[in-house]
Amino acid sequence: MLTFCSPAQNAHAPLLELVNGQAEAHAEIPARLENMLAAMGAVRAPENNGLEPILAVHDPAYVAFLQSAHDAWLAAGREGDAIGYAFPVRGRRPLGLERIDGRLGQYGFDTVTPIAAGTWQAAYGAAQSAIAAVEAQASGEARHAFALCRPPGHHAGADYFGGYCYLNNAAIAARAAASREMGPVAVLDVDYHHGNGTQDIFYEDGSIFFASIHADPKTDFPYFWGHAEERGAGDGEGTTFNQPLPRGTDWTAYEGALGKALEAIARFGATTLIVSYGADTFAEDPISQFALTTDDMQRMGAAITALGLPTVTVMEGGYNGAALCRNVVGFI
Ligand code: SP5
Ligand code: ZN
Repeated sequence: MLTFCSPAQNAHAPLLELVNGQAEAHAEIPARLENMLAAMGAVRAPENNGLEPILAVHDPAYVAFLQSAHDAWLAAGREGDAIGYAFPVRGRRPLGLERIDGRLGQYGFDTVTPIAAGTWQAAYGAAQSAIAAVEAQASGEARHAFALCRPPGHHAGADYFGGYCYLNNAAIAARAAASREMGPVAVLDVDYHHGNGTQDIFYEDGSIFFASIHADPKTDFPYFWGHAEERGAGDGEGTTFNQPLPRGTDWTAYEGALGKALEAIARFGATTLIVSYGADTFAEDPISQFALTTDDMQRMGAAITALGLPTVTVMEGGYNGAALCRNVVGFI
């Protein structure tokens, strides 16, 4: 499989996340990528396609914030990684706040997604990997391609970060594919967590289908999105399809949900598929509660391939370092 990964992606090395009432070692660390790379064979560094495909998804003021936030943090006399602590509950207004803590709260939705010194550089590199995978398809070089992204992207919205995500690699890839006239495009999100950012970006866009299978947000992050009744709005009414599943879900139940998602994508008439792949559905993932095996990852990849669509897979989560490589290789 043609695989893209930028050396810049490991510039992001967050130290801590504030969770469970304490500062814990961060789960989304450079070792994840090292583990996957060790198993992947040759990978290609993406060419630089610039900011334009990123700005086709993300708000320019948000991108400027990501580029400057860590410098602003240091300028405020802080050390280490930038983490917000005050968040608007609802009705975010354009207040033009200048203080870094206000801006972190304005653009972030949790305390587990620090902005470290190399975060922008790494997130930019990951987005370029996703864009390069689409370009390889558009040019006819490859029918399927893999963007070995980290940091992940599916929790990031047009103007917000969270859930270890800053730029939405899958949404950037989907828009790039649509602009290369490879559409209609569908995004299938099989990470353990709901891809709230991707859902938000395309919620009122009937031209891009979003299907997600994930842990029920009644019990799991990101809580506020991914409930079955979220089905899209306006022009996008009916083009969002959420299947929340209970903790403990194994392949028997997962396979049925996957079949329904693939049917819906086929019915939509997609001609290009973007997959947000997270290996955190694995039984021994340290932060997740599904029960899939490495063989199930292979079954999942096979079921998706059987849909017969040119596919770009974008890496999302997966936190069992030792098993990450075989799960990713199994799926791919
Ligand atoms: C892309 C992705 O999979 N994001 C997941 C974000 C979920 N974070 C919330 C749960 C935090 C649990 N952190 C455990 C810390 C271990 N030291
Ligand atoms: Zn996840």
